[in-house]
Amino acid sequence: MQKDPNQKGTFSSKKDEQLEQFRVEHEGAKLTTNQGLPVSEDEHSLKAGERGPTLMEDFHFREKMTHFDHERIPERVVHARGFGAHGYFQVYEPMAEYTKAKFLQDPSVKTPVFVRFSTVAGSRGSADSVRDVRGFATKFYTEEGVYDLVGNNIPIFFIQDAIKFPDLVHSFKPEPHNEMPQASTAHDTFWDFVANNTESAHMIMWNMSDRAIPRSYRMMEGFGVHTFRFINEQGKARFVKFHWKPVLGVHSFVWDEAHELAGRDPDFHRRDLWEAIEMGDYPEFELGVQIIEEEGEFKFDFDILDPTKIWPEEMVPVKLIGKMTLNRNQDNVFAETEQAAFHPGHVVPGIDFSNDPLLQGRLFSYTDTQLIRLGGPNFHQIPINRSVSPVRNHQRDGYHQMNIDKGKVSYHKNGLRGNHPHPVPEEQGGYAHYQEKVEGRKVRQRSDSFEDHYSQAKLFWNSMTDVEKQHIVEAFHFELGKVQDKNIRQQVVNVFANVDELLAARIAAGIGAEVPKDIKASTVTLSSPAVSQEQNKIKSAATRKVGILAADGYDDSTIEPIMQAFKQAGVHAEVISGHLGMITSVNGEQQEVKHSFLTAESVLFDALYVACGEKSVEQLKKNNKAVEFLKDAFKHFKTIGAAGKGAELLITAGIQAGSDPGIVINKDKSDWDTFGTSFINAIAEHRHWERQVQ
Ligand code: HDE
Repeated sequence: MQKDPNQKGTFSSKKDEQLEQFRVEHEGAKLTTNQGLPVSEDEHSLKAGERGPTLMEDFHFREKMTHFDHERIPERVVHARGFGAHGYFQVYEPMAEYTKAKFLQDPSVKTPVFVRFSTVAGSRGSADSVRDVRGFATKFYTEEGVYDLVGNNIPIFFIQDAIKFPDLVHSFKPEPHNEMPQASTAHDTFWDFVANNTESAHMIMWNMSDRAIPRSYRMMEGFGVHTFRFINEQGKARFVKFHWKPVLGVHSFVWDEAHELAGRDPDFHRRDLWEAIEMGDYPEFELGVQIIEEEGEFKFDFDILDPTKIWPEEMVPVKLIGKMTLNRNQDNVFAETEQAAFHPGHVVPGIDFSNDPLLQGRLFSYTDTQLIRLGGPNFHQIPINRSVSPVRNHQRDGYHQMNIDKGKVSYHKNGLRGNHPHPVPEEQGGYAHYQEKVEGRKVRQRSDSFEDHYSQAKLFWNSMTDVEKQHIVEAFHFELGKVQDKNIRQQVVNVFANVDELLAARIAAGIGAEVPKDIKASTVTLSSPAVSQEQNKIKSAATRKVGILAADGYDDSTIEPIMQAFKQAGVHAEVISGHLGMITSVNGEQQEVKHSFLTAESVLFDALYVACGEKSVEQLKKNNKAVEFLKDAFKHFKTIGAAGKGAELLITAGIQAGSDPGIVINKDKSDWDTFGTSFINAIAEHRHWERQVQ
């Protein structure tokens, strides 16, 4: 991870300048009404007598209350819970061979971006850590207009045709009769949908995998999902799929931890993103493209228009073409995250669509949803949505019109204003749709090439390590275990028997279902190691958080050197103790306590460390919460370190201080270099699966 502290706040873009016009400072300001009238009193409504009724005349009270009554707008139907950040994108080298998109040509140009990460199923106040797909929507403010790459952290989707989207969403949302469960697919209607719509099989495999419980928005991939087109200056088109690769690698929670976090810190992901940016650990994602020549369209045993299929990276390599850095937190979540309006149809010259029937339907849906959510057709004028290139056309009026369009002409063609604003020919930058030849009967049908629902589900299963397979099976057990209708459970096992016999047997064993007879499981033996998190793990401890357990009487010589080692590795450490304030070491030094055992939980940290000190360790041993901290970290396969007597706390927690994997002890309290290196290397492993009981 490259860090440049000088960068913070110094990237000032055209978008920043534009936003500056709308930022409102309140420091030193006088209180006014919305009409600018200074207000003399804001504690009491206007009454007829001290104990009398409130008067209608009180315009200040009515204005204040009316505005409050209208503070909320409808949340997004899907992806309601999200969080955004600003940053910039830079291309590595000119992409002219493939696309004429201007923001993909000049490596010295920093294109401003705003990214909104989200969950899909839960409502706006739901927990961050739930098992779900994550949205990864990026708005590029290019010189040619706004380009939105509205993707997810899983490269495929549940359905093949947009017409099924309302059905899918109705099935995974809380059940309508009792509005349960919140933000979870672990219920009857969703799995009934899966059992009856087998095109979802591949997506379900990803959804049951650790991809659906990312450790951080900073540590997940992003995918455009659909097949798009790149068009170059010569008009040559190629099929393209977009990828975001996080520089920190892809990492996940363990399922039990995700559950605990939903209660302990429902804001975990937004806090993690916010704090990382505040601390200068700017999240970075490389943009990758997979490219298939137009002539190669039918070269594969899957249809490249089918959004339930990946293009295995081993067949079509991902070319990394640039990097996005998120380096500024938003000023106001409502104004920016909540009012951001993304749309896969916001494109720039050089980027075009394919006939993927899911994408085609999305091109309609996103404007439509903004009309109701943002209250009219002028949502593009909201600061976060504004293009940095000028917007000039003959559209007028509508709710919340912010422009004062001058002159009497608002039509094309016109003679009164020399036909301005006028269309721009393609050669001069006007957008012209790719002239794909299309022919066919009007049919409500899907191509036969979309019929194979199981081969890539099997490919995914084949690509998983044993630990990843175990997690998938456990996720099926949990989700289907929550399904009340036993027939649905059985039907789902029957569906996955088409993928893999052993998978079906393992699912069935945990949910009281039968393995169906006459299994005709997919015979695919290929795997795609690129889809496995474990096989592509980036081992880095940078930006991770370690909790240091200590109490009064700690041995400072076992905290200072490890803090130094953490600092060098970009690891953040925070002291946790029985009370807030300061703790004092045996020698009278002091450490500030960041969290008490009441305000923090083990799940909030990537690793734990127990300092030495007779008195300190004795106190911690008597504190159940401190012992629970260690047990939880151990259960969640995290690294635990200790110095000297600190190791005794591990033994109290039932941890084999000498032999358990991921447990690093500095018994003699010496050679901090070696200890620091092994501790940090152990954190960089992320999890110690050797502890997993199969
Ligand atoms: Fe969306 N989707 N979607 N979606 N989607 C929305 O738009 C829709 C799909 C995605 O942070 C909505 O503004 C249809 C795939 C993200 O604001 C809505 C179909 C992918 C976000 C909508 C899909 C996505 C949305 C809800 C099937 C990954 C959040 C509010 C044809 C490539 C964007 C809104 C943000 C949001 C419709 C399928 C990604 C209703 C009809 C596939 C990241 O318009």
